[in-house]
Amino acid sequence: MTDTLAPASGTAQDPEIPQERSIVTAIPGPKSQELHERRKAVVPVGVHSALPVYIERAHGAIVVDVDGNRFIDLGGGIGVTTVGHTVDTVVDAAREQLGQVFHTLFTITPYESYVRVAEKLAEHTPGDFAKKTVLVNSGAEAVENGVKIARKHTGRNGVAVLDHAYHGRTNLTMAMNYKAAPYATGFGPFAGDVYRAPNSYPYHDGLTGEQAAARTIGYLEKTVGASDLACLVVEPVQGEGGFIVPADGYLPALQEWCTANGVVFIADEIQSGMARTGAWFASEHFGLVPDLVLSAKGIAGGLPLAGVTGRAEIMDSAQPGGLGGTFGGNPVAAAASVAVFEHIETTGLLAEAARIESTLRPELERLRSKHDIIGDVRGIGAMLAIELVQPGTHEPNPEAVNAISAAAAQRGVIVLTAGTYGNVLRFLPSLAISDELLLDAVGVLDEAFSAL
Ligand code: PLZ
Repeated sequence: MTDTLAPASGTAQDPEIPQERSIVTAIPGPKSQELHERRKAVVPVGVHSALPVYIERAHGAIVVDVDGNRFIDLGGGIGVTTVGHTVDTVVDAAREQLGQVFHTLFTITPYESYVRVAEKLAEHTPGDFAKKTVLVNSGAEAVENGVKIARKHTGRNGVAVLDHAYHGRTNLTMAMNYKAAPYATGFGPFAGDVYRAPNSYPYHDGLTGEQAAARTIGYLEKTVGASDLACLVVEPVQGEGGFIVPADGYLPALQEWCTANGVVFIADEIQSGMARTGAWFASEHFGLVPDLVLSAKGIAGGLPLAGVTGRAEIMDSAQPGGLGGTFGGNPVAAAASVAVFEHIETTGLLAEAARIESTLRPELERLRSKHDIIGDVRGIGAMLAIELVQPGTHEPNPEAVNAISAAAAQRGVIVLTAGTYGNVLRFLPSLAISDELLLDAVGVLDEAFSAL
């Protein structure tokens, strides 16, 4: 892995960043505090920053702030920098493209990199059939387009989603999220024809996959009826909801029901896809072959890009001119994305996700046996989480989550929160992170738990 950690092209803008944590000021440091004051004057409070340290540069699994503090990044920009920060080949691909052409608009005059990303997605998403891809700018926009396409294909309106789901911040996706606050509070009216069904949440419902699927399907049949549903949108591993891994057999049963009833089965792989779980897409772990796969986040290493990939006959149901957008599939983002795919293909990064799980999961289990507020350890690959509870119960403990993430930040570890009740700590580091850094970060967490 050392190659991927070398500074990009050795230019003055890319000095070597040691892959170790180092805190040299109070957190946030003086320069961050100064920037934060400026920001408060010009950026609305609706745009919140979980940790107001201002980042200047990053490489591999380390981010460096304006005060020179180096943090172990266990969040990867919420699962975006999956291949690592500033990977040489990705930086080079984007730089080269910048020197050629920034923008033409694919729906006016196209270019090759868009086609190459579509080819890569056709190759790496589950299913051995003809697939097509539309590229857009963000995860929410991918969800919106997936729904548009499913509606056009089926001639139906209904959109089914699951409890604890998160799909974005646009009007339709706000209506698809489980959690109202903070995403939707006061922002209505919301899109209609969205139906939310119970999910599978083994730690809380204790149901088998079969039982949970019967509950979901029964609910949808009763409250909508399959014949009015265009699609069911599921995150194979729910992200913002708290890295919820459904019980065995749950998702295949949902897919089977969708297929039998002409409902388009859409996998929102925006957080779980692109090698995060040790498979190209988490659907593979469950034997799913979705009709449509949504990708974003890690697809271009940090540049804004997202896609809807699916069965050619479904994707082609949208009329010419029906899909698009000014920046969708931007040449620089697309060039970076091709480099991300090639990096994953050639450096064995899928195995790195499995390595991260084999290092981190036993450590998290060890913490659970030591600290009784850790109720559950779960996840797949480099998408792991712990759920914090009131000791001896399954009641949420968001205060502990906030205290631990704040204490970790003070010691140079960035760890993200999640969960409908804000009581989950999630770990989604870059796949380039070393075992040493993981163990160092766990040591910091362990001390934070002990200090509670
Ligand atoms: N679907 C499964 O995880 C984005 C949200 C960050 P966008 N999750 C991080 C925040 O607070 O805004 C996400 C996701 C899943 C869709 C989305 C939406 O992706 O690129 O943020 O629009």
